[in-house]
Amino acid sequence: MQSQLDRNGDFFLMQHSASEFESLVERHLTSLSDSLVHYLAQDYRDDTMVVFRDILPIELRHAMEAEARALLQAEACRRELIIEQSGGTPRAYSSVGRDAIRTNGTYIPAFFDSEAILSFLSHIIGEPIYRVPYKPEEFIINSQSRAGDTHGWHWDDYAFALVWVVDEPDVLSGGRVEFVPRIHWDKEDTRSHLQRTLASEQIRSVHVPAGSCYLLRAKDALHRISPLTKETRRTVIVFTYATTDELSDQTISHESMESIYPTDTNVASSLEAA
Ligand SMILES: O=C(O)CCC(=O)C(=O)O
Ligand SMILES: [Fe+2]
Repeated sequence: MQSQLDRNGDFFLMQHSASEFESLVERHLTSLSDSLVHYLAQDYRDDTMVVFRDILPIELRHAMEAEARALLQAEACRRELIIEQSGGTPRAYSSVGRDAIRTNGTYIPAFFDSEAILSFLSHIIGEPIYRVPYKPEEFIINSQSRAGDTHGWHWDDYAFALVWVVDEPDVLSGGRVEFVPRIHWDKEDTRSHLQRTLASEQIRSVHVPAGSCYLLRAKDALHRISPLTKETRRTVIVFTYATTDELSDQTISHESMESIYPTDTNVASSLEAA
């Protein structure tokens, strides 16, 4: 048995081993009806986005969410910056990076490592997907809580994001997932491309409830979390997955990640060493 952090940042024993986690998830996912799976795949095809309400058995859901909250309380760093690579859009939230989660967490890494979840997602998407081949993006916890907190407009570096909502914001107070599907990132002139897209395209806006998650083709969708309009909390765990081609694509760069998470991407230590 491994230890993990509880809500107060103290350690306690995890309730499930990684293999128990895997067999519970596998049993749960195979019990979903064919018609539900069919509708989920259809939603994904329509919008390159789908919300899942039932991807984990309830006890694993609660354990993973408790782990996210405990890690946030013990390890969170506040991030407030403008990301030039995304066209000068803001990030304002607290977060826990991948290394702290891998070291102190068990359920979040088990979710990311799960073959059953990978194969379920591949089935929904209609093509094989893989764990992201860049460790800092494997999983991250982000939490918006102050009025104005936002994860501004951007595209992701890798194809797929699966975002688990641990705390949902008050529905009248922002924190909505907003996106324009099937729009590519023009890295040569990101800001004008962003302005043109937002001026001309219809923006989807979704309130994703706690305990559910959404899958988005986030490399090919302009997306953001709209600013909170008052104090309320929205906490998510972001998991990243890649396509077959991305596994060996040496042209993928990680400037936004390096700006937001300098410690986890080792930029801080290489800057210090320089
Ligand atoms: O918080 C969310 O739902 C989205 C996060 C996101 O887009 C990202 O981490 O790239
Ligand atoms: Fe994103």
